Amino acid sequence: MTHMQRTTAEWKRLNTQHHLPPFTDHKSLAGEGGSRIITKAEGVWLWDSDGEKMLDGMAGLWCVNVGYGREELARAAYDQLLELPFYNTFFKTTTVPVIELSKRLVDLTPEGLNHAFYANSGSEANDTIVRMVRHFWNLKGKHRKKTIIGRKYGYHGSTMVSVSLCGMDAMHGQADLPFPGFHHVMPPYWYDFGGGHDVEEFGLIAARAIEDRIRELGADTVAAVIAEPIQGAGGVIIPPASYWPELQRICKEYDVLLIADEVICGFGRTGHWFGSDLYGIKPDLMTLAKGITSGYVPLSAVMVGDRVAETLIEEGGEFYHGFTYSGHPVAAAVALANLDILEKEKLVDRVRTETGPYLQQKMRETFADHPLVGEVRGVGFIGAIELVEDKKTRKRFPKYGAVGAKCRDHCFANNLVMRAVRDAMVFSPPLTMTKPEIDEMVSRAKTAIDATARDLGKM
Ligand code: PXG
Repeated sequence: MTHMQRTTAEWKRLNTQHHLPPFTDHKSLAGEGGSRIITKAEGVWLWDSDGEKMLDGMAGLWCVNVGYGREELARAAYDQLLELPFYNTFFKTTTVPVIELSKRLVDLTPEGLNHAFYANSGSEANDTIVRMVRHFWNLKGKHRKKTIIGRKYGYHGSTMVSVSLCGMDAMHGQADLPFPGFHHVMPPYWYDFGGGHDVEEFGLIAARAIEDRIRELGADTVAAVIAEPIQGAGGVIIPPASYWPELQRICKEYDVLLIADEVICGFGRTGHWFGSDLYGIKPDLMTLAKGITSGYVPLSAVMVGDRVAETLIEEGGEFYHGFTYSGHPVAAAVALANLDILEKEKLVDRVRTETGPYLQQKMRETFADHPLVGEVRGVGFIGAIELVEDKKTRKRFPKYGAVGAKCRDHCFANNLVMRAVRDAMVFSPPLTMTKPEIDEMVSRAKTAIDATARDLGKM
């Protein structure tokens, strides 16, 4: 293949000339010499076009749960591509992998979620949910129930509607969003919003911020609340134990649907199959993507609870919604093989009882007394390390985010992939990561955080 024989320098030049990558400052990236080119991967390791080997502490983009290089997934795709590469699920047809996957997902997800609707990304799944929620309340004759409440730093996708669900000011600013009817309140983020409150007391305050907004708007106008069990892209915000029970109480009391966005938390990330299992959440609707196929091919699903599903089915007639690739048979076949691996290798149990506690303990031990680290938090295979100016007072550095970016560069230079969210270093490795690989990840993170501390004259 001639296109595989270019030099790294040529690829970088072509990439800069012709590719607009997502969430990228194109001009400054070009100034820095362009993107790193990832060429292959195996297990928890990535290689770039210079032959450098990197440890992937992010499982790609929070998604490669079973690790790279799984032949079973490649084979499932190959076999399905030969057998039936595509057929649609519109107009009274369906395919076997889609039927089988629906049954598997219903069995795995919390009780009461008995139907799956498919799309190709978390964003599309969340758009789908907004359409379903509006249709549902219209069918119920509650035409004023339209508003959806999310949280600041919530991430739900990048399409116009899913950005409206997000609590990300920078994203809103560039597109005159959110659309009317999308509100955002304080997240359960004690470190930044907790002030002098005790953590559990603050959990109640954060949940009641949603109640206050519902009352202000009028419960007859509020359709749903959307929330990630643990906010991922917003900085791995672990809610206090008091938060979810109170939020569920509120949704019930004001008859507001609860949407659990499990795009990151789902499929074992927390050591439970879903974040909803960890927190005892009983959502009306659930968003699934990423780990559903471990990122090998695009797929997302909306799990629809009985209350909404029965109304849509019994009273809704045709739902005028769907994508060409809703229920793509190849994606469904890969998802089934991915679930087989998660189950056969007991990866979720392993993360809950063994490797997750080991990782969390190791991170805490290593950084508890570090001059730059204010807090290490996490559960299972997701977590964050807060970099702060003052550990005692939780004081931030003056330019919030700059130290995180600096630390991320040190990670990268040290062949460790970790994301910086503002000044929180976040990790979310493949669920297959072993104890020696965890040791290696923590050791590389320490090298990078030490280097950052030295840059700041703190070590
Ligand atoms: N919900 C959640 C909770 C997500 O994390 C989406 C929805 C949207 O999924 P799609 O497949 O449309 O991207 C996500 C995606 C980051 C980062 O930098 C996180 C995501 C996507 C891109 C970057 O942390 N999460």
